[in-house]
Amino acid sequence: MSNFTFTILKPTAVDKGFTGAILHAVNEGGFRIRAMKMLRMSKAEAQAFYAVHKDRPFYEALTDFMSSGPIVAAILEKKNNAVEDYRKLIGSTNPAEAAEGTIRKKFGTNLQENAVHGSDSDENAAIESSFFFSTKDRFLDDREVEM
Ligand code: 3AN
Repeated sequence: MSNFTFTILKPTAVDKGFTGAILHAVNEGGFRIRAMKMLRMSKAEAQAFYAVHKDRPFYEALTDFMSSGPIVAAILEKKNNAVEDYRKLIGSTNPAEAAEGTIRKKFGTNLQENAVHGSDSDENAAIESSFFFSTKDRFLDDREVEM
C-alpha cells in the first residue's frame, strides 16, 4: 500500500516564492499531485492539525507560525512507499542536518520553518488529507500516465 502521502508547503517557503520550485521537486521526485489548495489556517486550525504535539515545548510557536500566512496543502501519489519516499525527498526535520539535494536542505530556513511538512505514516496521511480535502476535492481516479 502506501500510495499516498500528504504535504504542506509552510508559510515561509510560500512567502519566499519557493512554491513553484518545491512543487517541481515534488514532481521530479516521482510524486503526482492529486489534490491541492492554498489557504491560511486559523490559530485554532493549526492547533487542531498539530494536536499530537500539544505537549511539546514548541507547540505554541509552531501553531503561531503555521497560522502566520498562506500555506499550500496537497495530497501526493506515488506507486509504492509514498510516505517513506516523500520523507526521504524532504530530508531531516532540521534543514541544517538534512541531506544535500533534499527539499528541506534547499528551501528550509530553520528547524521550525523547515519548508514542508510530510506525513509520518499511512494513517496520519489519511487523517491529514481529510483535514483539508473533501472527497470531491481529490482527483484520485485520474487516468494512468507514464511519469
Ligand atoms: P517532522 O515534520 O520531520 O515529522 P516532527 O513531527 O517531529 O517533525 O515535528 C513537527 C514540526 O514541528 C516540524 N516540521 C517542525 O516544524 C516543528 N519542530 C519539530 N521539532 C522542533 C523543535 N525542537 N523546535 C521547533 N520546532 C520544531
